[in-house]
Amino acid sequence: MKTKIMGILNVTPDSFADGGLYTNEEAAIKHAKQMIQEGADIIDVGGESTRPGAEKITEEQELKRVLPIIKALKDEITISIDSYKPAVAKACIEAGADMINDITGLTNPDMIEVAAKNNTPVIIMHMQGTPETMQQHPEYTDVIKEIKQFLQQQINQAKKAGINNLILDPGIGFGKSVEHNLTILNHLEEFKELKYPILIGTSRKSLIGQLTNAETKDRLPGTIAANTIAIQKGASIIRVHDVKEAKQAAQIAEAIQNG
Ligand code: 7PJ
Repeated sequence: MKTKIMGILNVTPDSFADGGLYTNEEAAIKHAKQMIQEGADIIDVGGESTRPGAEKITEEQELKRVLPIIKALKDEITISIDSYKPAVAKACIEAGADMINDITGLTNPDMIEVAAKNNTPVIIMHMQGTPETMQQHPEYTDVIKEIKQFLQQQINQAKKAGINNLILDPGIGFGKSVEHNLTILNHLEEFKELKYPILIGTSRKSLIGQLTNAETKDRLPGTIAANTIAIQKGASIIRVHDVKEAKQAAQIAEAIQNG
């Protein structure tokens, strides 16, 4: 199956990998258009950084950042809204967003209601803990089993509410040590048993930095390696900053799989 490329568009002044680059509306739209031209299938628009220690913002602030971008792009590409706030997701869907990217994995019943009412596809991501504390002591007895259990439970909740269009994401870096992340990626095919498409986000993450000592801006080669293996092991969507490079890697991975 053809891998989809999700281009990351952070409209935040403090995201760790590209923080501050695209706060200006015009620059954000320009960057999105470039990603579309490079072959992005989805643009993931986020207005609040979830990195540890990032400043929390109000729904109004978040909407002020993301709504103009969604309105400008809605006729050009599939848009996901990267927000765990039901009110933000609702307003973004009304403005033209096509999908909810929920890093809290539909644990908020209000988010289930928003998705159900609007018949909106949802990315269910797994996270252990909260963004503030998740990297302090990530702990699992069996990381694959526990994440699968969480995802299955959230699938059941979603289905009960009538939401069937789901994408699953084990949440690389969200309450996981390097070893946990590596176990997830090496055993990614096990998540296929849940029978939904799998999304993976490794782009420029600290996993890559810890294994290579590369600074955030120099993590593209490691990101490509991780994404290529994720595709080989069953990822259907990869969430990336560098669309052109990710697309080329995906084309080669798919060609080899079909070889
Ligand atoms: C992810 C995300 C991810 C999904 C972020 C970053 C941190 N959403 N939002 N999956 N990561 N679904 O981009 O490094 O891995 S924010």
